[in-house]
Amino acid sequence: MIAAHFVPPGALRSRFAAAMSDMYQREVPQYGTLLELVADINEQTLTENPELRQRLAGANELARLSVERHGAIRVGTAAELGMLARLFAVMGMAPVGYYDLAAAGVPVHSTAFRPVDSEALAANPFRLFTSLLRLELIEDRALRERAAAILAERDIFTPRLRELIERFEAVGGLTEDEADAFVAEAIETFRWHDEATVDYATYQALAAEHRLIADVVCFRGPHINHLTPRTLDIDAAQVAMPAYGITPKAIIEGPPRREVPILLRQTSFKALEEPIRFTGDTETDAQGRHTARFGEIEQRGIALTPDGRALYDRLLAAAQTYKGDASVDYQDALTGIFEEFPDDLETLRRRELAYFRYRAVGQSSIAADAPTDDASAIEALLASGHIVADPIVYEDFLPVSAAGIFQSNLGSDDAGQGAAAASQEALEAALGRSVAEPFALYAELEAESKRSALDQLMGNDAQATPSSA
Ligand code: OOG
Ligand code: NI
Repeated sequence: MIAAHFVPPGALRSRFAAAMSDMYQREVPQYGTLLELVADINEQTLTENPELRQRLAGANELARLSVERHGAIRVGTAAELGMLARLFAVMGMAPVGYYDLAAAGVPVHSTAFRPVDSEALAANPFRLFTSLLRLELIEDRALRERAAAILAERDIFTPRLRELIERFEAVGGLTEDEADAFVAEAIETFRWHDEATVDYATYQALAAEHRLIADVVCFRGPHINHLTPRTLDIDAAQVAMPAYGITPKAIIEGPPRREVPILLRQTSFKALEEPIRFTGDTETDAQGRHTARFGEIEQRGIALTPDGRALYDRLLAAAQTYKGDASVDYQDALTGIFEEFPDDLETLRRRELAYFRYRAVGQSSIAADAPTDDASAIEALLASGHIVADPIVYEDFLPVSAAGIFQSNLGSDDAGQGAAAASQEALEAALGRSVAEPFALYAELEAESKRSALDQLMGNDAQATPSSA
């Protein structure tokens, strides 16, 4: 229970997300344009599709849409990641999922910090894809040691932020004044710095190993590298981008367009080339340049069960061969291959390919003719219209898409990093806690929704069912 004078973690998360968005709009004006574009497309989509508007409103999903973002950051050391885990815990965000990007030639492994329970997700699902550099993948020993030494020198957190995190951990919350200070100090960690902490030669040596290594090692902190708003129609957004002065990457990552959107589809615009001042540069030196920050849009669909995900992975793998093939339209090929994936809610539900949130509509108690077990009760109530099943939104990321996003913002010359064994244990040791398993979280949301829908309709009120508070 949070004491009354403390700011709730969800409110803190909303303020932090808004502050990050403001800062990034000032840093990268094109991101502001992207927000306008997405707001326009979403309004248009909802206007053209009143049923969608009604369903989203009924499922309590409309409110979060305009504030919904994910961001991405990359840190250099286990200690930095450990402190980040404590920072995000203040805002009710926990590490969810393990992503091994080394398999795709990117020398990091990652998790996503995000809220996990359904109320927190409905209020503001702000998430940060967070990657930890795997220095052990640098083969050149001298360079590896140099990178470690540079990282050991920096502190990406302000002293006041450290104090506030400790305060939160000691007393369980932050007061209004402390919350304001917390947000102001926390965004400092993610601010862009156009001055590197190293000279140009060091930057180049690290960049030659992998551009991402230079991006993490050569700056004062883990600058936010993109913030991604959620669109309801990514194809329309992709088509509209040039009219807003934005050039999208060639293809949309993830599944094809469908009647029932699944998982996550993403597109981005290329990273900006930005002037950087390196140590030892004189006023008149030609400045070096660095590309790190870009823009991305995403469309989120229904979360898949392990069976649904296995089918998705198999079909997507089959489509990969068409990615570089200029003679076929990739989206067309993808659409053809995905015909095997059922595309209506009822089949997805019956075949248990996707997760649903069940909710009671109306109050009428049918306790008298209730079937004996919960599963048949749910089916009967669905059939009689007393319960509806809404898609549960996928709140996580897709490693193949993530790799595609990483790659599109690095030169194609950076793809050669050898695959190394994934190491979830190492990431968890750095985090100081284990990562939550996404499937388990969705399954729990679904089970919980069934229980409360049944409770509501069958008159099992709070006294009858022991609550798990
Ligand atoms: C993260 C890329 C992953 C996504 O949406 O899949 C990502 C990065 O470039 O640091 O943000
Ligand atoms: Ni992203």
